[in-house]
Amino acid sequence: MSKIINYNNTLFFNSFNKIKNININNGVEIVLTGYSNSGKSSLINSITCKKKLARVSKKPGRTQLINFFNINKSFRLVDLPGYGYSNVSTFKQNNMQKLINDYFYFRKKIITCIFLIIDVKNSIRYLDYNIVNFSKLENKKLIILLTKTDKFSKTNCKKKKNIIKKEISNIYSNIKIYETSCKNKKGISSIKNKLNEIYKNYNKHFITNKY
Ligand SMILES: Nc1nc2c(ncn2[C@@H]2O[C@H](COP(=O)(O)OP(=O)(O)OP(=O)(O)O)[C@@H](O)[C@H]2O)c(=O)[nH]1
Ligand SMILES: [Mg+2]
Repeated sequence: MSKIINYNNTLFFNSFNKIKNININNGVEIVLTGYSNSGKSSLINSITCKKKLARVSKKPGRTQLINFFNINKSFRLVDLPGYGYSNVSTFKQNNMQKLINDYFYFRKKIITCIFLIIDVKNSIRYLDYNIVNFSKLENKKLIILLTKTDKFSKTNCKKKKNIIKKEISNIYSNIKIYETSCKNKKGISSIKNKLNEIYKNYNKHFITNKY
């Protein structure tokens, strides 16, 4: 089944501060998660070729709600608040972490694929392992997107990529890691190809189950 997906047609659907209010429960759901300021919202803008679809900020803690973006009616991107942001009150910090935890807990059956966003400067850090472990435990497809590669040399990016691969090799033996940049658009077309593949597989599965 070949269906052309135009990522430029992506539309903001809604923001949620409670999981029980999310009223879209079928189709393909790709979630972008990672530390605050790692570049999740910027990636959504690059994939969709829209400068202001998802709100971006130099300061960490920009995304505070769960934002849904519909690529089409059965395919969407979910922008989560970042974790590990300590520059807000403990109350707010706990609320944001609870929202993230609830998202993964209550939507574990619905999530199709997890994009773990890691700033190349920081490499993989403590809270990222929660996502890696969750993906493994729930048998979810996990893809790592290494962001802001424009700030590093090619050699250094490759080094970081290999370090991450090695660090999680006992959990995922062959993880796919994309090097990306929203500045020079490195890796963006590869991500779109991957998204096409995920969507195509879903449709294949859907058709097989239907007939
Ligand atoms: N140089 C460079 N800067 C980037 C890139 N991607 C994002 N940034 C910058 O990093 C900062 C954070 O980007 P966001 O997209 O808001 O990050 P986020 O992960 O959504 O952050 P939260 O919503 O706080 O979790 C912004 O100043 C972006 O312009 C990139 O590929 N290269
Ligand atoms: Mg954001």
